[in-house]
Amino acid sequence: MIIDGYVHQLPDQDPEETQEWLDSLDGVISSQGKMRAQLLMAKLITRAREQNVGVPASISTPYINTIPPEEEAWFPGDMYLEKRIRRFIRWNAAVMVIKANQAADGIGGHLSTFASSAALYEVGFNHFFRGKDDGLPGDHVYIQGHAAPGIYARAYLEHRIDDEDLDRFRREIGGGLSSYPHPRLMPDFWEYPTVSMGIGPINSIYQARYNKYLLNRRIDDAAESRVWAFVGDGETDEPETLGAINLAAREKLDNLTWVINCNLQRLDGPVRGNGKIIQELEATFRGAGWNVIKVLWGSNWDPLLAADVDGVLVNKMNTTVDGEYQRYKTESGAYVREHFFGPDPRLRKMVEHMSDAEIWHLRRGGLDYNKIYAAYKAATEMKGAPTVILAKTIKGWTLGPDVEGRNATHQIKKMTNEQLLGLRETLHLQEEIPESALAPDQEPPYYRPPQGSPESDYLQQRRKALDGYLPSRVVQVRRPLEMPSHEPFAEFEPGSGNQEVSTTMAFTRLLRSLARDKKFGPRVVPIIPDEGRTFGMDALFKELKIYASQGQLYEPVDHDLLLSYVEGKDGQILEEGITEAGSTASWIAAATSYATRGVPMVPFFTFYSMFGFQRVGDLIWSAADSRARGFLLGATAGRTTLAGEGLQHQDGHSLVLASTVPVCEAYDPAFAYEMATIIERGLHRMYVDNDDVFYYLTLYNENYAQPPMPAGAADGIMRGLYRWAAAPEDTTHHATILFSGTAQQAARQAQVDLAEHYDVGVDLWSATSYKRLREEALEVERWNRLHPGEDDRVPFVTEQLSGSEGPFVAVTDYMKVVPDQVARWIPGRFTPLGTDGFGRSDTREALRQFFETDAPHVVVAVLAALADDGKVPAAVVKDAIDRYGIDPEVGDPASR
Ligand SMILES: Cc1ncc(C[n+]2csc(CCOP(=O)(O)OP(=O)(O)O)c2C)c(N)n1
Ligand SMILES: [Mg+2]
Repeated sequence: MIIDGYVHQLPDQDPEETQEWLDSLDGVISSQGKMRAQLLMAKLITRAREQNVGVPASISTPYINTIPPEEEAWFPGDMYLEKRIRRFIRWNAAVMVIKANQAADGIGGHLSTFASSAALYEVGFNHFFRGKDDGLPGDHVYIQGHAAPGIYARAYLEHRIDDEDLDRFRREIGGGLSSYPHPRLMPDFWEYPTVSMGIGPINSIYQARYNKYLLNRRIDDAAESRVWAFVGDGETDEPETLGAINLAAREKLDNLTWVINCNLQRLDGPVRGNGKIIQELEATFRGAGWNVIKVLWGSNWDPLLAADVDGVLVNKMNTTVDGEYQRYKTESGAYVREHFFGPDPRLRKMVEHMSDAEIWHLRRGGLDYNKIYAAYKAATEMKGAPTVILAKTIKGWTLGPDVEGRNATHQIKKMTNEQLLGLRETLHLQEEIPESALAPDQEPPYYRPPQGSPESDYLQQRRKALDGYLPSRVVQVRRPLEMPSHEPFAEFEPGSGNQEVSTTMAFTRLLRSLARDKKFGPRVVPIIPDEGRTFGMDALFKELKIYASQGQLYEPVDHDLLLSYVEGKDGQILEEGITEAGSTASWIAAATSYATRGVPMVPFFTFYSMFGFQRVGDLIWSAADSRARGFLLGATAGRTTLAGEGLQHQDGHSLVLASTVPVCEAYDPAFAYEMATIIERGLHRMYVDNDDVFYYLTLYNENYAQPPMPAGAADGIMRGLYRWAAAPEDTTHHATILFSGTAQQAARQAQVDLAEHYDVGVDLWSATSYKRLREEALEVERWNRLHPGEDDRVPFVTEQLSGSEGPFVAVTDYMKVVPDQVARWIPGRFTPLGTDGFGRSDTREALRQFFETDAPHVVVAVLAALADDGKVPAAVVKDAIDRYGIDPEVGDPASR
């Protein structure tokens, strides 16, 4: 029980009067019952609100529609034609899944998600969703991934795709229709990947917020675009789905509408068999400050509710759990009469005049066209808050008794010819689909109304009136991006002299210079999740300001300081607070802006590298699917560089995780000029060459003198490897060391020591991207395999290193598997040194000793490899181990 103890602490000027009020309430309860008391309380609260009396918001309302019938907006369309169109779409959606399943054993698809939500989409397509034909971006519509068959079925009716396309549903090799919304696979069609549950919802919130950001910064007038997100009720269990709803309310995102398809089921069974998902969601969203519209009951319930003077029907609706609601829809009208209305004589009487069939056809709100229209209309007229429509539907609706509402319905992909005959009847398609076409040995046919037919004309007119087809991904730049000059990048070429700086500091400096560029600057979107100070970015707060849609309503505590915390309505920095998921969603909105809004923006999301890929890997994956362009920066990188934080903080594997994302260009720069080169060239590749890739760069917080850029290094930096320093001359032995990131220091020191003590001359190479090297080598390897008899090509890494003498030792502040990515293309003996195992908190020196990546271990690794090659005696290795006091029993990165 929730205790409202605060009530007893409120000052009471007239306790006697208070008691009278309470007594009256008690009287009503005892004489007229609780339902009456509820009504009176609700009326009192409403009146109090009307009189501007501050009463706490109630977070739940009875289990009835939010919009009363008399306030429903008038439906402006042609109900009959829209129903016909919907039926054709339903039919084709089912047939394409069934055929996909028949033609390619088990490739299937989903029947029941769209069957439950067809009306929800169709009201949108016919009356609300705006396309892009007027040259503006239109609405952003996030479609439930498993509803994809219905979206294709509509596109088919619109003549955007044909029979052969439907037949190639889920045959993605060779360009068939993608199983789910994948911009990567269908770049002219899908805009938003949604199928990984929770990703679409959170992205939709940040898209709506980003639209307001563009508007408030006067970069793009996004006021005309509405964001729609279709969400599954089961999907709301994902933390990403609900995790950002407070932000949507706080930011007053009235440009955002969510439609939660409450079919009460998820994959295995009911979402809340013992409770009510809709009531639970209502409380959650209302509590967060959303406008909630429940669409529970269809129009044919209206007369029953009107007749419910004593509240007994509402009470029954309130007390019936979802498990029962689901069951009713798998039974019959007689069963519903008996079990829903039956137990209470007053309810039984209420439906006395109705046949079992009529009871059976009492419709749910989310399947009722009028009710849905009214809800959408109200949502689009709402000011000052986002709206969620909780639409109660039936999973698998119209697909017949074996599918509708069954626990297994989500995964049913087959229908017998008999079931199809049933569907044809339910959808009244006897004229369109001849019975003979559904004989057991036949493939079921699609149906498309001929061009010029009333249905076809109507459908086309509606889309024309709403500015064209949807979904549709168009890359057409409306506000071109002017690239920055070379100047801000060139600043890093001479190095930092004696000044010791980190690559993070250098990056922050570059970011500031880029943001200062008159033309390019405003397009820079710095994103940080409450780590600005950690990365030295607090320096930017005052200059660029932190975006705050309401401006800054207070004088900040540090207002008199140089680096004060300045917020502004036109602030440029997205300081997202502690949400890597939200920050990534913001980043995706900005990184796809070149396509979704025709306004290329350049987001730089700087995060604690440990809490990037491993925390929000799935969002980053969806960014790749979305064709995002921008920069991810893993700051406080490295398992030994961050120093005093420990196991949960010290990142030695984000580069491994980054290597799993095909279009992520992952770099581990050692020096400021490398970082600047990667960003300059990366910008060019993404925004001039229009390549749909994004960049991940590690940034370290260790200060050292930044060396000058060697002439001609840029190409090698981008390709992943270049010779950084040649070996000292006149040594007896030779070897090569590859370094990346902060491990450059160990490599350089080892070079000195090896020459001084062991007569070994070492070539030093900077390996900026093992991922890039590997991908190129794999390409070459494949080419050679498939071109027998032709001269073999040589991978870049092999070709480069063949000019350098082995053995080869690589040292990194990441796991050994990072350099190991190219092991088989190294022309000689190869030893990777890296930081496997859990991180530890200690000094950098102690950590590098422990993980065996410091200069002594690099020296030993080189000597051991030379010994293995028979070039130096084993005693030399022993000598080095002794010289540096290495205890083989201490350390070992494999330790857990
Ligand atoms: C992150 C994630 N986990 C699991 C799945 C597998 N999955 C696909 S659909 C589904 C059930 C969806 O239920 P609901 O959200 O209620 O949608 P409905 O089909 O009922 O409309 C599940 C578990 C997924 N797609 N994404
Ligand atoms: Mg569901």
